Order: sequence, then structure tokens, then C-alpha cells
Amino acid sequence: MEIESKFLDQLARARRVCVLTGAGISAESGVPTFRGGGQSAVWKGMPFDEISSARMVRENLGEVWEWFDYRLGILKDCRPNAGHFALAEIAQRFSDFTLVTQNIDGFHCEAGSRDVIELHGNIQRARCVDCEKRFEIAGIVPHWPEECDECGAKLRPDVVLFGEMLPEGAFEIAVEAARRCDLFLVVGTSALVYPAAGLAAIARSAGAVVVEINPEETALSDVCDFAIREKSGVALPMLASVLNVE
Ligand code: BJW
Ligand code: ZN
Repeated sequence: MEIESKFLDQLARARRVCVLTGAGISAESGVPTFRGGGQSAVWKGMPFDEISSARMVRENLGEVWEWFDYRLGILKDCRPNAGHFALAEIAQRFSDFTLVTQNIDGFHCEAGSRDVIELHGNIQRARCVDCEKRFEIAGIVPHWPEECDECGAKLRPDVVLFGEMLPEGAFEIAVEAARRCDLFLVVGTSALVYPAAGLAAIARSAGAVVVEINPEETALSDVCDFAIREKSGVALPMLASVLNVE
């Protein structure tokens, strides 16, 4: 794989780094992405943006749980890949490093990344629809939707569905990191979902160099300074090794 030497210079010079990841970084772990090759994930004939929506939680929570149970089943057999581990390693090289993810699989933490900003929540947690108490899912899967042991209301997945607000404060921290970084990496996202997709433009207009790691072009490609058209499981370990020999 060729990486432009101008980009390697930027990487070597960077002091403050912010990374935004999406489903593509977990693709090499065997986790299906949402979009790609003109396709969109479908569950029982329903496009994912319909089943993963605030409306479905209100109208058919049981169906939402079936969809999430199915995905928990897939994740059970998947592990973080070389891309996740490389990002945890790269973070060690910078005193100011922020990892922002749209993924709900928890793989960045499992690979050793710290203080990960999970913009869209985490599939391993449930949340009470009423009092918002959170529950770890491990070991309590049997008959969804379970009831909250505090107030008796139903539990829902603790993830951010279409039409829902992001976790309090999470996007604000991400915006701050995007504004102050000098290098912004966008990894494995189609950059179609807002407000996450807006972070790259925020970084760029604050003066950062924006770099995309994705085998395909995306909605953001035009605003990127560099693109590495490679799988993140290949590109990120290479960046980590470049940083390690300096
Ligand atoms: C590889 C690879 C490899 C493959 N290596 N790469 C402004 C404009 C228009 C609309 C809006 C807007 N602001 C808000 C909206 C509405 C909406 C939105 O963005 N809609 C657009 C789609 C039109 N946003 C929201 O509703 C958000 N909430 C919000 O804005 O709240 C404020 C508000 C509330 C109420 C009223 C008004 C305002 C919430 C968005 C939540 C998104 N949630 C989901 C589902 C989570 C739960 C679940 O998992 O089911 O999150 S949607 C889905 O998309 C998921 C992802 O995190 C997200 C992003 O997808 P991602 O990661 O980019 O994956 P893919 O599949 O799209 O792309 C994969 C990429 O990987 C591809 O590019 C491949 O090439 C690449 N790839 N292999 C590297 N090996
Ligand atoms: Zn409750």
C-alpha cells in the first residue's frame, strides 16, 4: 500500500488528533455495515432506518428487540480487528487524542482504547424508557422487552436511533476535539448520518488536515485533504508502524 509522503509528514507533525470511526472499521471483524455497494441493511423486509427508529420503539418495541437480539447474536462471535488495535496504539503517541465512534459494538474499548466517545450508544446496554436507568445486557437476555427493576417500565436498547438525540454532552465533546485538532481521521463511515458526519467539516474549517480511510469514496471525500483507499485493518496498522519507527 502506498501512502502519500505529504500525508506522512502531516502525521509526523500532528500534535492533536481526532478520529471518527464508522461501521467500516468493524467490517473486517465480520460485523455487517449498514450501507455499501448500493445496498442497505434490511430486517424482515424492513430497511434498517425504519426498524432502528424512534417511531418503532414507540410502536413495536418487541420487534426492535428481535432486531437487536439478532445483531447481539452476530457480535457474540466477533472480535476487534487489527484496525481497532492499531488505533489504541496510535493514541499512545499523542497527548491530545480523541476517538469518536458511531459504532455501538464496543470494539474500540475491547481493543484497549480509552475514553471513547460513543455517539450512538452501546448495544451491550439497555435503558429504561421511563426513568432512563441503564442495564448491562450480558446475562439478562431472555425475554425482551424486560421491565425496569426501579420503575417497572419497559427497557429498550441503549442506542441512538433515527430521530433521537445523542447522549447528553457526547457530541459537544466531539465538536471540541474536532475544533482543536490539527489532524482529523475519518475511518470507515459513509458520512451520511448527522450530526456525526458534520464533524469533519467542523475540523476542516478550524484548520485541521482531514484524511479519509475507506476503500470507497464517500459523501466526505471532496472535503478531505487526503484519502487512503484501503481497508482500515490494513491502513491503520501501517500508520501505527510509521509512527513507531519515528
Ligand atoms: C470500510 C471497510 C473497511 C467497508 N475499512 N472502511 C442533517 C441533515 C439531514 C438529516 C439530518 C441532519 N441532522 C439530523 C438528521 C436526521 C438523521 C440523519 O442523519 N439522517 C440522514 C441519514 C438523512 N439523524 C438523526 O436522526 C440523529 N439524531 C439527531 O440528529 O438528533 C437531533 C434531532 C432529534 C430529533 C429531531 C431533530 C433533531 C441520530 C442518528 C442515529 C443513527 N443511528 C444509527 C443506528 C444505530 C442503532 C443501530 O445500530 O441500529 O447508527 S443509523 C446507522 O448509520 C448507525 C451508524 O452509526 C450510522 C452511520 O453509518 P456508518 O458508520 O457510516 O456505516 P455505513 O454502513 O453507512 O458505511 C460503512 C462505510 O465503511 C462505507 O463507506 C464503506 O465503504 C466503508 N467500509 N469496509 C474501511 N474494511
Ligand atoms: Zn425505570
